[in-house]
Amino acid sequence: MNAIEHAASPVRLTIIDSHTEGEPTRVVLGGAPDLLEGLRDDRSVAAQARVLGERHDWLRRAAVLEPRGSDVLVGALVVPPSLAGAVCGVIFFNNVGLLNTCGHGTIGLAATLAHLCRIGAGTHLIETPAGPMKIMLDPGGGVTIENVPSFLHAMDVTLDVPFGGTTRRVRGDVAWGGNWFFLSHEHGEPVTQENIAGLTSLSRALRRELAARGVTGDAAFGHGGMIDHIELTGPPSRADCDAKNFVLCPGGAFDRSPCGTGTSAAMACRAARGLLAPGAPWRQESIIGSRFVGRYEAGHNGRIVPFVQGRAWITAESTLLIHPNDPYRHGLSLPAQG
Ligand code: PYC
Repeated sequence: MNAIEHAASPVRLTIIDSHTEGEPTRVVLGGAPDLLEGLRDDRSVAAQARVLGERHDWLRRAAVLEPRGSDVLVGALVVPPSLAGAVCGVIFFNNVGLLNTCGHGTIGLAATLAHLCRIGAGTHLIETPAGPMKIMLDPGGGVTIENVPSFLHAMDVTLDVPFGGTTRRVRGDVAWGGNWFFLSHEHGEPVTQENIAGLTSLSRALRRELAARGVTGDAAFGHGGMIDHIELTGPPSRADCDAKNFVLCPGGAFDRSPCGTGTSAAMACRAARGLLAPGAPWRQESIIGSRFVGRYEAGHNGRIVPFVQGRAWITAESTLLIHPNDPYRHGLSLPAQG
């Protein structure tokens, strides 16, 4: 018997891959364990996410780590919703753990559900661990998401970080956009593709400094308030954009899309400073030159309700095979580069 002929059957995960403005999403539609088993009163997607993280982390690892995935890939497990009227629940994850929510991933999920004819043009409710979100599918296939309420948490945080053999002073804000972000446009680095290595290295230094100084968001929100996304902003290259960003994700990869939760956090900061009015477009360019168009409505308690519009394309319909005798069935355990 060789490595691919063996008695035990593989676990099969049915998936659909897509990319949203360049950033990949892998939607897992079948083959996952029942996360509701053992859950009694709280059958929310947040409770199911805890079960996934505590008991079935193999699924995340098998679906997004090498050799089946990569550090850039975001997974989206479709689960039963607890909210009345929701089309589905979804739990997002990446190479290092679970995400509270994910903007590009929600756009990818919407394109996937449309591809499967599970949703048509119109507005649909989904449930994420961070709360309910809406997806609006236009007849042309474009997707707008209504993200979770977003807000500026701390303004003008100054950090001195070791960078390039010296100390770099960086000023920025801490904001919630469905994930926790440190956002800065006063960082001294060109936001260009040629400088991705420099942007990555500065972002990592900033994340380390935030952790070392105990700077967090509000612990009542995702991951105990840990700031795991860094967003560095600069002038746009495109005439039809307002700014370009570089977003370092928790596992060390950078977002190829303009980052839906990052765009929401950026709008919350601008709104809090009086620099962006409700309804006005915020056109966010990504480091690869793709674009999301955002806008917001005023929410409760000084929060904004962000809307982010983008496009996603289906790239594969497939089944992942997880053979019991494959030594790398649950992914390669390479040290996180974050
Ligand atoms: O679009 O919100 C987003 C996102 C988070 C991490 C990668 N993409």
